[in-house]
Amino acid sequence: MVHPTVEEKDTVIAFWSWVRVDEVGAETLGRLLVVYPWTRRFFESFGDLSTADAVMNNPKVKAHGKKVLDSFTKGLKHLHRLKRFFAALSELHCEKLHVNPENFKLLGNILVITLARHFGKEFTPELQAACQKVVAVVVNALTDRYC
Ligand code: HNI
Repeated sequence: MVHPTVEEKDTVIAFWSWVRVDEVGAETLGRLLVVYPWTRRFFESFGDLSTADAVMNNPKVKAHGKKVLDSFTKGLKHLHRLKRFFAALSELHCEKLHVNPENFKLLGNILVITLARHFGKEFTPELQAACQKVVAVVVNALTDRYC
């Protein structure tokens, strides 16, 4: 994993104040479930996930996507001690939810794609590079408790 520099961390933190966490979170989780349909099995209690439209408009997907990105956003304030910050959440996903670590990487990449879609030209290659590195750090912390 390539670690972000101090400048890259600051860039992502500053950029994040422009991110609509509710919209981007909902779209990211929705796209994950559409693009990688096997991830739907974790969300069977969420109701209709039968088509792309159903997934993208599903209120539970939207609410959960926001919850996930809110948690990611909180993580940005604790980058210096992220593994400790995400320890309980890592344990929950591993031991209780049995989410495969690979799925975190997929979600992280979909998040970057969604950001690119929202910010267009403003999402420069440098900004993308910084975001990819910070996302990788979060994914690493969240999968820390996996065996
Ligand atoms: Ni995740 C619950 C954060 C990736 C499947 N997840 C949560 C909760 C948070 C959260 C916060 C709520 C915990 C609680 O209730 O105490 N999840 C995150 C973050 C990431 C992530 C920050 C990555 C950046 N989760 C994933 C992935 C999957 C996933 C990749 C599966 C594909 N998460 C779940 C499931 C739940 C969950 C399933 C429980 C949902 C429910 O309420 O039934």
